[in-house]
Amino acid sequence: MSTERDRLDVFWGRNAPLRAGRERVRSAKEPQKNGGQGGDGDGGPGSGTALITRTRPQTRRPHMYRVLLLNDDYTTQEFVVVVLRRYFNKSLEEATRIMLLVHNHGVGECGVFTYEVAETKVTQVMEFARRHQHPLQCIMEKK
Ligand code: TYC
Repeated sequence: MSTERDRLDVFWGRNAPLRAGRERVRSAKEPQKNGGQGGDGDGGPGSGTALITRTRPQTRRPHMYRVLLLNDDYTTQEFVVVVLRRYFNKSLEEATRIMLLVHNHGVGECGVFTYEVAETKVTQVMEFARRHQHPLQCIMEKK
């Protein structure tokens, strides 16, 4: 069964700190406005229980990753345009612009994605290039 943590991992990356710095634990012994004597179910002083207080929203923006194409002397320009259209949904004009940018500057950005999406694009492009015997290199880097 998939847990809430499993589902969050899809967005934040496994082992990302889930709530680091976003919650604090207030001891039931810590003085409160009403002296901690209130009948609000905190267990009262000395009970050894703690109250967890949310201080920030539960959601955070995921880290984003650039997917980059690297230039080489052997992959054809036509093939790179096909890659950009097929895996990055670029128009013919935009794909041609990015391909020429990579051709002239050595590296160019295909798009920015969450970790898992970027990783999938890189794998798909590398596999597609390998299948067509092109040495094209596709990498990702944290923004
Ligand atoms: N430099 C290649 C050529 O002249 C074209 C090319 C462009 C290759 C972009 C890779 O990512 C690349 N045939």
